[in-house]
Amino acid sequence: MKGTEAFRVIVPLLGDRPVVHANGYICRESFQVQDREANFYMIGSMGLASSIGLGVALGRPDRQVVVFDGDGNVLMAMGTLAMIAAAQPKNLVHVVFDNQVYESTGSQRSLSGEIPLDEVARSVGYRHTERVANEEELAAAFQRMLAEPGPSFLLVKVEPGFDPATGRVTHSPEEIRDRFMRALK
Ligand SMILES: Cc1ncc(C[n+]2csc(CCOP(=O)(O)OP(=O)(O)O)c2C)c(N)n1
Ligand SMILES: [Mg+2]
Repeated sequence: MKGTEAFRVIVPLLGDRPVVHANGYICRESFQVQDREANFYMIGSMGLASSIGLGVALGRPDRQVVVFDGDGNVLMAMGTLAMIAAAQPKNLVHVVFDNQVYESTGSQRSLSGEIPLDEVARSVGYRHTERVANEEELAAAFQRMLAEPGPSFLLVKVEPGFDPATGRVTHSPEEIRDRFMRALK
Protein backbone atom coordinates (compact mmCIF):
# COMPACT_ATOMS: atom_id res chain seq x y z
CA MET A 1 0.00 0.00 0.00
CA LYS A 2 1.27 3.44 -0.94
CA GLY A 3 0.78 6.53 1.20
CA THR A 4 -1.94 7.93 -1.06
CA GLU A 5 -3.87 4.66 -0.85
CA ALA A 6 -3.68 4.82 2.94
CA PHE A 7 -5.06 8.39 2.96
CA ARG A 8 -7.91 7.29 0.66
CA VAL A 9 -8.89 4.68 3.26
CA ILE A 10 -8.62 6.88 6.35
CA VAL A 11 -9.92 10.28 5.21
CA PRO A 12 -13.53 9.15 4.56
CA LEU A 13 -13.64 7.81 8.15
CA LEU A 14 -12.68 11.14 9.77
CA GLY A 15 -16.12 12.74 10.08
CA ASP A 16 -15.61 16.28 11.39
CA ARG A 17 -12.62 15.44 13.59
CA PRO A 18 -9.76 17.95 13.62
CA VAL A 19 -6.59 16.56 12.04
CA VAL A 20 -3.13 18.03 12.63
CA HIS A 21 -0.77 17.16 9.78
CA ALA A 22 3.00 16.78 9.77
CA ASN A 23 4.79 18.82 7.12
CA GLY A 24 5.88 17.74 3.65
CA TYR A 25 4.20 15.02 1.63
CA ILE A 26 1.87 14.09 4.51
CA CYS A 27 0.10 17.45 4.03
CA ARG A 28 0.16 17.29 0.27
CA GLU A 29 -1.26 13.78 -0.04
CA SER A 30 -4.03 14.43 2.46
CA PHE A 31 -4.83 17.79 0.82
CA GLN A 32 -5.04 16.05 -2.55
CA VAL A 33 -7.43 13.36 -1.27
CA GLN A 34 -9.69 15.87 0.50
CA ASP A 35 -9.08 19.38 1.76
CA ARG A 36 -11.04 19.95 4.99
CA GLU A 37 -11.53 23.07 7.16
CA ALA A 38 -10.67 20.89 10.15
CA ASN A 39 -7.25 20.06 8.65
CA PHE A 40 -4.33 21.91 10.20
CA TYR A 41 -1.38 21.69 7.81
CA MET A 42 2.05 22.22 9.35
CA ILE A 43 3.85 23.92 6.48
CA GLY A 44 7.34 24.41 7.88
CA SER A 45 8.46 22.95 11.14
CA MET A 46 9.13 19.24 11.07
CA GLY A 47 8.36 17.14 14.15
CA LEU A 48 5.78 19.43 15.74
CA ALA A 49 2.44 18.02 14.54
CA SER A 50 2.29 15.69 17.55
CA SER A 51 2.91 18.57 19.99
CA ILE A 52 0.23 20.69 18.36
CA GLY A 53 -2.16 17.73 18.33
CA LEU A 54 -1.52 17.16 22.02
CA GLY A 55 -2.25 20.81 22.75
CA VAL A 56 -5.51 20.70 20.80
CA ALA A 57 -6.54 17.45 22.51
CA LEU A 58 -5.86 18.88 25.99
CA GLY A 59 -7.57 22.18 25.17
CA ARG A 60 -10.63 20.50 23.66
CA PRO A 61 -11.37 17.32 25.64
CA ASP A 62 -14.83 17.30 24.03
CA ARG A 63 -13.33 16.58 20.59
CA GLN A 64 -11.42 13.58 19.33
CA VAL A 65 -8.21 14.83 17.72
CA VAL A 66 -6.22 13.01 15.04
CA VAL A 67 -2.55 13.55 14.14
CA PHE A 68 -1.23 12.50 10.73
CA ASP A 69 2.50 12.07 11.20
CA GLY A 70 5.52 10.68 9.33
CA ASP A 71 8.28 8.36 10.53
CA GLY A 72 10.93 11.06 10.08
CA ASN A 73 8.79 13.54 11.97
CA VAL A 74 8.29 11.11 14.86
CA LEU A 75 11.99 10.29 15.04
CA MET A 76 12.79 14.00 15.15
CA ALA A 77 10.47 14.60 18.12
CA MET A 78 10.58 11.29 19.94
CA GLY A 79 10.31 13.04 23.30
CA THR A 80 6.80 14.09 22.38
CA LEU A 81 5.75 10.43 22.52
CA ALA A 82 6.65 10.47 26.21
CA MET A 83 4.87 13.80 26.69
CA ILE A 84 1.69 12.37 25.14
CA ALA A 85 1.94 9.19 27.21
CA ALA A 86 2.44 11.21 30.40
CA ALA A 87 -0.57 13.41 29.63
CA GLN A 88 -2.78 10.41 28.65
CA PRO A 89 -5.26 12.34 26.47
CA LYS A 90 -8.12 9.90 25.91
CA ASN A 91 -9.14 11.85 22.82
CA LEU A 92 -5.90 11.66 20.82
CA VAL A 93 -5.32 9.30 17.89
CA HIS A 94 -1.77 9.44 16.51
CA VAL A 95 -1.42 7.94 13.02
CA VAL A 96 2.07 7.53 11.55
CA PHE A 97 2.58 6.92 7.83
CA ASP A 98 5.84 5.01 7.94
CA ASN A 99 7.60 4.71 4.57
CA GLN A 100 11.01 4.31 6.25
CA VAL A 101 12.39 7.34 4.41
CA TYR A 102 12.38 11.13 4.47
CA GLU A 103 10.54 11.09 1.18
CA SER A 104 9.73 14.80 1.05
CA THR A 105 13.41 15.73 0.90
CA GLY A 106 14.74 13.03 -1.41
CA SER A 107 14.04 9.67 0.23
CA GLN A 108 17.00 9.53 2.58
CA ARG A 109 16.67 6.39 4.74
CA SER A 110 15.17 6.86 8.20
CA LEU A 111 15.72 4.62 11.22
CA SER A 112 12.18 3.31 11.36
CA GLY A 113 13.20 0.08 9.58
CA GLU A 114 15.32 -0.79 12.61
CA ILE A 115 13.38 0.99 15.35
CA PRO A 116 9.73 -0.12 15.53
CA LEU A 117 7.94 3.11 16.37
CA ASP A 118 4.77 1.32 17.53
CA GLU A 119 6.84 -0.52 20.15
CA VAL A 120 8.40 2.76 21.25
CA ALA A 121 4.91 4.23 21.68
CA ARG A 122 3.72 1.17 23.60
CA SER A 123 6.81 1.25 25.84
CA VAL A 124 6.37 4.88 26.83
CA GLY A 125 2.71 4.31 27.70
CA TYR A 126 0.30 4.89 24.83
CA ARG A 127 -2.83 3.02 25.80
CA HIS A 128 -3.53 1.40 22.44
CA THR A 129 -0.99 0.69 19.68
CA GLU A 130 -1.34 -1.21 16.43
CA ARG A 131 0.65 -1.77 13.26
CA VAL A 132 -0.95 -2.37 9.85
CA ALA A 133 0.36 -2.91 6.34
CA ASN A 134 -2.68 -3.23 4.07
CA GLU A 135 -5.89 -1.35 3.40
CA GLU A 136 -8.29 -3.83 5.05
CA GLU A 137 -6.29 -3.92 8.28
CA LEU A 138 -5.96 -0.14 8.16
CA ALA A 139 -9.69 0.58 7.97
CA ALA A 140 -10.47 -1.84 10.80
CA ALA A 141 -7.65 -0.65 13.05
CA PHE A 142 -8.45 3.04 12.54
CA GLN A 143 -12.11 2.43 13.37
CA ARG A 144 -11.08 0.60 16.57
CA MET A 145 -8.93 3.59 17.53
CA LEU A 146 -11.80 5.99 16.96
CA ALA A 147 -14.05 3.82 19.14
CA GLU A 148 -11.70 3.25 22.09
CA PRO A 149 -10.04 5.63 24.55
CA GLY A 150 -6.52 6.79 23.73
CA PRO A 151 -3.89 7.89 23.54
CA SER A 152 -3.70 5.60 20.51
CA PHE A 153 -0.87 5.05 18.06
CA LEU A 154 -1.42 3.51 14.64
CA LEU A 155 1.71 2.67 12.64
CA VAL A 156 0.82 2.42 8.97
CA LYS A 157 3.60 0.73 7.03
CA VAL A 158 3.52 2.16 3.50
CA GLU A 159 5.72 1.91 0.42
CA PRO A 160 7.35 5.13 -0.72
CA GLY A 161 5.86 6.33 -3.98
CA PHE A 162 4.74 9.92 -3.83
CA ASP A 163 3.30 11.12 -7.13
CA PRO A 164 5.15 14.34 -8.05
CA ALA A 165 1.99 15.57 -9.80
CA THR A 166 0.37 15.93 -6.35
CA GLY A 167 -0.40 19.58 -5.69
CA ARG A 168 0.78 21.71 -2.81
CA VAL A 169 -1.38 23.10 -0.02
CA THR A 170 -2.64 26.35 -1.52
CA HIS A 171 -3.83 28.08 1.70
CA SER A 172 -1.62 30.59 3.51
CA PRO A 173 -0.61 29.78 7.10
CA GLU A 174 -3.07 32.44 8.33
CA GLU A 175 -5.92 30.86 6.36
CA ILE A 176 -5.01 27.42 7.70
CA ARG A 177 -5.10 28.77 11.26
CA ASP A 178 -8.37 30.66 10.83
CA ARG A 179 -10.33 27.89 9.17
CA PHE A 180 -9.04 25.33 11.69
CA MET A 181 -10.20 27.57 14.54
CA ARG A 182 -13.59 27.98 12.83
CA ALA A 183 -13.93 24.22 12.48
CA LEU A 184 -13.21 23.81 16.19
CA LYS A 185 -15.72 26.40 17.37
C1 LIG B 1 13.06 21.43 11.37
C2 LIG B 1 13.00 20.93 9.97
N1 LIG B 1 13.99 20.10 9.53
C3 LIG B 1 13.95 19.62 8.26
C4 LIG B 1 12.93 19.98 7.42
C5 LIG B 1 12.94 19.47 5.98
N2 LIG B 1 11.97 18.39 5.81
C6 LIG B 1 10.69 18.64 5.44
S1 LIG B 1 9.77 17.24 5.31
C7 LIG B 1 11.10 16.27 5.74
C8 LIG B 1 10.97 14.78 5.78
C9 LIG B 1 9.83 14.26 6.60
O1 LIG B 1 9.93 12.86 6.70
P1 LIG B 1 8.71 11.98 7.14
O2 LIG B 1 8.12 12.49 8.38
O3 LIG B 1 9.17 10.55 7.17
O4 LIG B 1 7.64 12.18 5.98
P2 LIG B 1 7.73 11.73 4.42
O5 LIG B 1 8.37 12.87 3.72
O6 LIG B 1 8.52 10.48 4.33
O7 LIG B 1 6.31 11.53 4.03
C10 LIG B 1 12.24 17.06 5.97
C11 LIG B 1 13.57 16.51 6.31
C12 LIG B 1 11.93 20.85 7.91
N3 LIG B 1 10.89 21.22 7.16
N4 LIG B 1 11.99 21.30 9.20
MG1 LIG C 1 8.73 9.04 5.90
